[in-house]
Amino acid sequence: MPDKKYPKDKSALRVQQGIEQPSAMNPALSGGLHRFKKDRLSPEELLQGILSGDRGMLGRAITLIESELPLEKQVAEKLVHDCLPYAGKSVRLGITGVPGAGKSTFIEAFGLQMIDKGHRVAVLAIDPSSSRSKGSILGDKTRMEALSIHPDAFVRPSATSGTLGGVARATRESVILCEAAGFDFIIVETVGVGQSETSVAQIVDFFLLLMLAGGGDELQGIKRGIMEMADLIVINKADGDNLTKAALAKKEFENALHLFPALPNGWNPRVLTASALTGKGLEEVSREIENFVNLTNRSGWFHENRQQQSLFLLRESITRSLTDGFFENQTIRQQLKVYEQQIREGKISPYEAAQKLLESYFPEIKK
Ligand SMILES: Nc1nc2c(ncn2[C@@H]2O[C@H](COP(=O)(O)OP(=O)(O)O)[C@@H](O)[C@H]2O)c(=O)[nH]1
Ligand SMILES: [Mg+2]
Repeated sequence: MPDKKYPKDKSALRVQQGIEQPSAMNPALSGGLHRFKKDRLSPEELLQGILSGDRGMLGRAITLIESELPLEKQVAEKLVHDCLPYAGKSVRLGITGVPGAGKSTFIEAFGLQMIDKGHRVAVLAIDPSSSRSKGSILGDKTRMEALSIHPDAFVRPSATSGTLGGVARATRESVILCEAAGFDFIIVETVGVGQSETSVAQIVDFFLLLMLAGGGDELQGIKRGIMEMADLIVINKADGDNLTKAALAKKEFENALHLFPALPNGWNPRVLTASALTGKGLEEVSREIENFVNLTNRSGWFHENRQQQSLFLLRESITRSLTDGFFENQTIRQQLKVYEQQIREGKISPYEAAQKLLESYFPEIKK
C-alpha cells in the first residue's frame, strides 16, 4: 500500500541501502557510514528521534548497533540503555524455516494483517551466514515491498557476517530500539538451517516454524531440536494443487509433535496450514498467537520467560567475554601450545592442564 505522504527517503527502504556493505568496512569507503559521519547525530538526537517513532532515526540507530567501530558501539550502548525504560511492551514473534519456505512472503501478508488490527509492526530479518548474497536480500525487499513502505511498519534485513553471539546481541538490542520507537509487534526472521534459531528463541516470546508439505523428507533438514522449540508449526503454500499434500503433512507433524515432552508453560503447540500467497489461514495464526499471549499473561509465564531470557543472556554474555579474553591472551596462547604438546605425549591429563591454565589466567582461584 504505497502512501504518498511518506516519501521514499523517510521509508525503511532508504536505510536498507547501506546494509549491503559489511559493517566492518572502512568507513571512508562505505557510503552508509560516511553519510553518518558527515551529519553525525548526538545520542540525544537519536533517542528523541526513536522515541518520536521516526523510522529513519531508528534505522540509523540500528546501524550503530551493528557497527564494529568502538565509537559507534559506545553510542549504541548508551542508546540501548536509554531506550530500555520505553521497551518491552510488545509481542515478539520469531519465524524460522528453510530458504524458500515462504518466510518473507508470509511476513509481508501477516504483517499487513497485524497492521489492520491496529499494530505497528517491525521486522528484523537476520541471516548469520556470510554467504548470503546481495540478490537474496534484494529478493526479500521486493517480497516485503508493501510492508516496507507502510507507515506503520519498519523492515530491516541484516546481512551481517558477525559471530552468532554478536548477531544475537545486535538483534536483541534492535528489538529494544524498535519497541522504544512504538512498534508493538516485532517479527524476527531467521533461516532455519543453522544454529541461529536457538539464540533467536532466547529473544522472542513465540516461535513459529514455517514448513512445506511434501518433497520427500518431511522434516526438510529441520532438526528435531528446532521442532521442539516451536510454539506453532505452519505448513505454508497450502494452496492450489498443494492442498491435499498440506493436509497430509499437517497430520504427520501432529503425530510427530505428540511424541515431544509437554512444554513447561502448559502450551500445546498446534499445526496449521496456511497460504502466504492467498492469505488463507493467516487469521488462525494470529488467533493462535493471541491465545498464547493471553494464556501466558494470565499464568505469569510471559513475564517470567522474558526475565529468564535476560538472565540467560547475562550468563551467556559473560561466558563469551571470558572465553574470548582467555583464548586471545598472549601468555595463555603460548602456555596452551606447551600443554597441548604435553597432552599429546601423555605427560599431563587434559583436566590438570586446564586447571593450570585457568590458574595462570585467574591467579586468585589458586588454592
Ligand atoms: N504457492 C505459494 N507460493 C508461495 C507461498 N509463499 C511463498 N511462496 C513462494 O515461494 C518462494 C519463496 O518465498 P520467500 O518468501 O522468499 O521464502 P523465504 O526464503 O522463506 O523467505 C517465492 O517464489 C514465493 O512467491 C504460498 O503460500 N503459496
Ligand atoms: Mg526470506
